[in-house]
Amino acid sequence: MKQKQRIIITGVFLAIFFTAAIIPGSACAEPIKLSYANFPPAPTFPCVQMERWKKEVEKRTNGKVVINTFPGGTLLGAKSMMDGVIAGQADIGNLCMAYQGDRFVVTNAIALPVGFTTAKSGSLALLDLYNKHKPTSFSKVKVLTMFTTAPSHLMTKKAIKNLADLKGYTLRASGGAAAILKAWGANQVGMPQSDVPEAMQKGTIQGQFTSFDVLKDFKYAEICKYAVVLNGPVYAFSVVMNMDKWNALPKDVQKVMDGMVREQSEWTGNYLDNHIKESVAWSKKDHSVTFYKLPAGEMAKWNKLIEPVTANWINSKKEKGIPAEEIAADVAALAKKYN
Ligand code: 3IO
Repeated sequence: MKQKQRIIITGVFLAIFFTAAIIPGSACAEPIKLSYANFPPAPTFPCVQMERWKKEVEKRTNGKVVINTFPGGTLLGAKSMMDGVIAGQADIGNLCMAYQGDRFVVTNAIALPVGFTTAKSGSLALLDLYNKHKPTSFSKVKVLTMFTTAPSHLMTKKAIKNLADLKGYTLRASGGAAAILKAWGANQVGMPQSDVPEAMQKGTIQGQFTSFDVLKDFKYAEICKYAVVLNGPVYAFSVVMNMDKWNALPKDVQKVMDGMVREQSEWTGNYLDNHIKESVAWSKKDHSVTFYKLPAGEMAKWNKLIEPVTANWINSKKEKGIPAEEIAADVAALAKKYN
């Protein structure tokens, strides 16, 4: 009798123990741990959006998921992000498509000179463009969100007032912004934003062409005392997850993350648009940066030079069998829709 009781009690214990261990989210289950790699320093907007996403996912999954973030290239660098996530060196990674333009041809078309006015409009347009074309460059990963910078402007060590000032001047830009700088006659060099501080310090570049948040977040306002407001191309980003890790997630966790794709894109756009106002105000007040707008006659000359950029892009991509005309038309229509 006693032995039978003991067997029953042991059995009940074992049943409870194993049930608790295998049901995710139950009291005894370990949280699912995910690593999230990012290339720029923690205070910059790609990392601010990363921390926001982490916090929201942890909250909305009731602690079932824990995300360890790695800013500043401590887990994966700017150009190894996509392959690192595919290989599982990080579970999640944030990448800038402009650094590997030939790899992300379709989504990088968001950086054609169509005149996005905000990071929010660029971000929502990018997501639509991705969802319509579902380019194969993302087929090995799960896309968790996409977003863009605000439009690019010139930030330089010397004052730029006309095309002659720009001629042969060494400036940094990547992707679509690089094509525009070249068309204006600057000596364009490409590198990820995470490599720009050193190049700026050493003097191998005299400035750059990107969105104004970097004046404050990388303290370029201390070096680049002149800015030209140009509303140039946006830079496109994507947050991607290792496909096996994604497939192994419980359905309810997947649902939380899927429900955040567009929300996160919009949140990041809004955050950046507001943060840029702060960055510009701080640069003027604390670092006496001069913000210059070209007179209409001069602007017309600059605009004339970039007219062939889209046609050249279409021709070069069409040769590779990409529906470049349709994509360029989509980007123009999306800019109109969201601006
Ligand atoms: C950017 C990249 C990393 C951190 C902050 C940033 N602000 C604007 C960008 C755009 C970009 O990718 C670049 O290289 O200029």
